[in-house]
This record gives sequence, C-alpha cells and structure tokens, in this order.
Amino acid sequence: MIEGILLKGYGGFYYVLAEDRVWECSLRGRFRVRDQDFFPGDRVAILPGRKVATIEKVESRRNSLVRPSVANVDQALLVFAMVSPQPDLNLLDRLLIQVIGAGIKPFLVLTKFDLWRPAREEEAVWQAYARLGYLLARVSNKTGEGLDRVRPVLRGRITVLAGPSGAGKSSLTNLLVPGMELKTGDVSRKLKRGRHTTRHVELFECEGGLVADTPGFSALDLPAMKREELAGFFPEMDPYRGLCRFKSCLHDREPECAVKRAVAAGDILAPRYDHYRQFLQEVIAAERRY
Ligand SMILES: Nc1nc2c(ncn2[C@@H]2O[C@H](COP(=O)(O)OP(=O)(O)OP(=O)(O)O)[C@@H](O)[C@H]2O)c(=O)[nH]1
Ligand SMILES: [Mg+2]
Ligand SMILES: [Zn+2]
Repeated sequence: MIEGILLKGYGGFYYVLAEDRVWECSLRGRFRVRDQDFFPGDRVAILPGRKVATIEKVESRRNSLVRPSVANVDQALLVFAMVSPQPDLNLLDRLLIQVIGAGIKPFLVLTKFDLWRPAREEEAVWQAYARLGYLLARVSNKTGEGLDRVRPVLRGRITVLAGPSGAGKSSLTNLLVPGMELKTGDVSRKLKRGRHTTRHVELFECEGGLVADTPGFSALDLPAMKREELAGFFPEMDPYRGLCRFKSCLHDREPECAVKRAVAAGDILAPRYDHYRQFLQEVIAAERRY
C-alpha cells in the first residue's frame, strides 16, 4: 500500500497525491468506506490496481473544518475582498472562531486592493483586525501587488483558502500556482455578491506545500461551545479579564462591565463587540438544544 493525501473527490472518484503523482482511486476495496468519510486533505492508504487504485484506509484527522470541508490543514487564509463585494465582517468573525476553534492558524488576506479607495473608517477597522494578532496582507489579484507577503506563508505548508463567493480565492490560486487556470466568476452587480463559481474543494501543489481552493459561502454556524468560552475567541477582551464587577460576567447586560467600558472608550471595535453579543445569543440558544 502507498500512503497519500486526498486532493479532491469528484464524480465518484478520488484523486490522491502519492509518490509524486496523482492516482485516480475508487472506493471499491477491502474497506468499504462511506462517502462522507472523506475530506480533501485526508491521509489515505491506496492500493494500486490495474485500472484505478483503491482507497483502503483513512487515517484519523489532525483537524478538520466543515465549511469549507477540508482536513489536516496547517493554516487558513481567510480571503475577503476589501470592496466588491463589501466585506461581511460578521462572516469574518464567525470564520475566525471556526478556524481558531479547530486549532488552525488564521491569516487574513484582503483582496481587490487595486479597487479600494482608502477611507478612514474602513482603515481603522482593518487596523483593529491587524492588532488582534492575526497576520494580515492586502493583495491585488489583478496587479499581483502584495503577493510577496503571501507566498512565504505558504511554503511547505497545507493551506486552505476560505471566504465568501467573489472574494477572489480562485483568482489568488491562479496567481500562486503556475499554469493554473481555474474558472473565476464576476460579481453580480444587482446582488453585489459572487456567483458561486467554485463548486468543489481541491488541493493543488504550491510553494512546496498544498493550497486548497474552495467554494465561497455566506452563512456559517458557530461551533458548539459553552457561553463562557465565547470571550476566549475575542483576544481584544483578554486585557479586561477579571476586571468586571461580576466574576461570571458575560459582558452582555451586566452592570459595571470592563469590556463594555472599553467598547465605549473606543478601545474595542464596536462591530466586533456587536458580533460578540449576537454570537452569545446563538451560543446560548444552541446550549438549550443539547
Ligand atoms: N480588481 C480585482 N478583481 C479581482 C481581484 N480578485 C478577484 N477579482 C475578480 O473578482 C471576481 C471573483 O473572483 P473569483 O476568484 O472567482 O472569486 P472566488 O472567491 O473564487 O469565488 P467563488 O468561487 O464563487 O467562491 C472575478 O471577476 C475576478 O476577476 C482583485 O484583487 N482585484
Ligand atoms: Mg472560486
Ligand atoms: Zn464584563
């Protein structure tokens, strides 16, 4: 048997990178494994056959994401356009929680820098994200500007690109991977959204590692957690830990809350705090369903 890594599943076949080539594999074999047991990024063992190879074994995952569905990645590039479509910061904050919760390192890539006209308010928002401690790069997939900051991050690693439709994930992949000609779609003028051009997750060899282009999405559930855990996903709240009047303060409606004071003073970005409160309600509602 040969050990490999699943690049994609498509049309009932699975494509596995092993020993420097891609093997077309089917599931027929001694181990009949169900479809949903496979994610791109899965480590598998294959048995070469006369026509196609067969997948015989899937190793347990180091980590995984549901949206986009991918396994065993080292890092996630959260790809958002600075304009066209306008960045959905609520989705960005959800994605950050999903990725960090899965133990995966996030990296923010802001595309369409060439179309962006600096506005002070927007600049303050991006600066606030940069201060949270996540790497942030602004790129143009049109001029190639900023790509020098992204390439070194990819070197030798397995990276997933995640973000809304139309953000430029496939365009970025085309620039990063020599010879790549993935389909890209324009942004609908009427709906101001992407057109969901990419339909499958697929890993490509890139910079001595692998990079996954994925379908865009606009909705994302939060991972299951206890209500007290949510603040841990907001690093800007760390300095205020233990400073609220109530030890069990959820920074919601409680009086004398240090976090709320910091929001009022402009030390915590107001939209981030608004998302925190919205997410808290969702986490509490989900707690009841268990
Ligand atoms: N001006 C400019 N246009 C860009 C940039 N990046 C992507 N685009 C355009 O934005 C549109 C969407 O790009 P895609 O690469 O298809 O976006 P995607 O994230 O792959 O979208 P889905 O596959 O639907 O999830 C295309 O028309 C691209 O040409 C950029 O940096 N600058
Ligand atoms: Mg795409
Ligand atoms: Zn508080």
